[in-house]
Amino acid sequence: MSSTLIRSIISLPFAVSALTMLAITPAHAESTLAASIQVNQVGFHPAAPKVAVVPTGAARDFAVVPADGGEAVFTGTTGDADDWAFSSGEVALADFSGLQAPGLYRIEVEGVGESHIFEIGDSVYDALNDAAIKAYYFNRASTALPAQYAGDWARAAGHPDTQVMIHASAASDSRPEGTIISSPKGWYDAGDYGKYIVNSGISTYTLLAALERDRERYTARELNIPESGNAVPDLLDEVMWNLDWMLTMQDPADGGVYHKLTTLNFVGEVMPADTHEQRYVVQKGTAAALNFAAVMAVASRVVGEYEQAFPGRAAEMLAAAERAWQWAQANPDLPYRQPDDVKTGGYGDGEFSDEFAWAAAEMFITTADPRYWEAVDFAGTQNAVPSWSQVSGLAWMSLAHHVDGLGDAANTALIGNRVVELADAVLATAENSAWGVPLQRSDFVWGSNSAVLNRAMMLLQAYDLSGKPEYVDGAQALLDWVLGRNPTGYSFVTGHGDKTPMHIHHRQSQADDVVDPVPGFVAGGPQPGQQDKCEYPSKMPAESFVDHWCSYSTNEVTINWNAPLVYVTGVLESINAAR
Ligand SMILES: [Ca+2]
Ligand SMILES: [Ca+2]
Repeated sequence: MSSTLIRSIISLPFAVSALTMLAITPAHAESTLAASIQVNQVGFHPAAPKVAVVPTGAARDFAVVPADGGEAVFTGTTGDADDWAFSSGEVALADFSGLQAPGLYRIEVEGVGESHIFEIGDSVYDALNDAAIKAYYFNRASTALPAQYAGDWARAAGHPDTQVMIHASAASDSRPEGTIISSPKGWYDAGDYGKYIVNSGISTYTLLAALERDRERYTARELNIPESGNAVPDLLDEVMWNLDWMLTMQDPADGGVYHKLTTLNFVGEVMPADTHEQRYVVQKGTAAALNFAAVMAVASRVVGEYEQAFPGRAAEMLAAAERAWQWAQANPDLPYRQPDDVKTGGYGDGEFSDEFAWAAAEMFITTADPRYWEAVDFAGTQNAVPSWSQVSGLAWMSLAHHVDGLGDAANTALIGNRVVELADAVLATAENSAWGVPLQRSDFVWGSNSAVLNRAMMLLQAYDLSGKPEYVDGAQALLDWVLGRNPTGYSFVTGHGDKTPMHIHHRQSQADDVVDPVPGFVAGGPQPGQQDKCEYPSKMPAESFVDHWCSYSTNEVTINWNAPLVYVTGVLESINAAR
């Protein structure tokens, strides 16, 4: 585990240039966190479990009061106080699930204070879910964002990426070093302007999985993007922007897939239109090919539902997936090795059994060809909470979602067992959490909020299979964490909550002249590595966060962290709407 952890930390995108490093000023953070009542600041569906966390050394009475004042609408007593290894002090849980009347409220505890405002209501996550998808629009490369769609965050076009150079590490007979290719569109990966296939893989997949899970929901949502009003769900329109780019990353000569498209070094705090450094495609690798194969296999079956809008595209994607799969069969162990002259994010991974399982699962689901099921030892493939480098969970998730339609070759009992085993292991960690949230020490890694949300995504798979409410309640607690039920007091999604990050490590948000950051992005979240050497209020794992541009290790945003936020908020809306 520790080697995985270290690899994750050292190879995540250090989206900060030498130029930027020189410009860093220390954060003016408080020396200690103020203990206060913490609650999901976006809110709760009337039927959902509702829990706040109260700093206290003993059980206390609490009251829920209307946000605009007046008499308490609910009163109760907290549970017993307890401590937690990952944060300071003792806390107790205030359960107000019995309050179901829609409205805006606060929690009050005499002698402690009051919480941030939150809402109880139907569809309480709709706006958040829309915004989390719209964040991808804001990160589109190769296009201007007109005010009609982008509002205050309108910006000029940047990175046309029609003159991208083949890096020496990616040279081939038909495309020698220095060859110019066109590779436009796609999303900027994170706070930087690079485009990385491996991280695009899990991100694009998760959004497509959200659409597969909740097609009706997403067909009805309008995101005010240029493709709104056409016959395609805006979520799929947004994903197509990245699929179009990913397809250009496949070498037409051999089916191999380039690992990334970036400059040689990170650029400074500038808008997309103000940076013109040469961009390169860099080295093909096994992880890139298998991520590509998996995503194109999923995309093929989703896009195939909209053949009239996208004629021929589903077949094109499936053919691309098969060519990438074949390339990976011939190159099964080619890790990405960062060339000496390339300093952008590495996303290096040396273990590909999970990528093979994921690609095989998706190819099997889409084609029903039993050779794909037999190509991998699924019985020997464990389940795991997904991350960009560990994707076996995506295989089990897709297999579970499609379990009723799989051919005879598939072991459906195995699929169910893998999903429930992981969900039960996740839920069990809540027993040691004074915060009532199923988290463990290994979740406090770079991008901890994505670990939190991917845990919720895995619990929701078990809910879909079993219908047991404890899984959806666990997912709710994890979303609560991201939206404010945590020791930092932040709702980590820009623009959604009472106290939200204002200084995310995101170049557009830093370089534009708008006070508010681009909305809908989840910040990375607390983790004690403090690799950026910024000034933090605490070294405790769950408290080590600072809302400052300096903090690329806790306050950056990335497309793969936002994707499970989309998935989880959409599924919770669908589940809540049905109960
Ligand atoms: Ca549309
Ligand atoms: Ca892997």
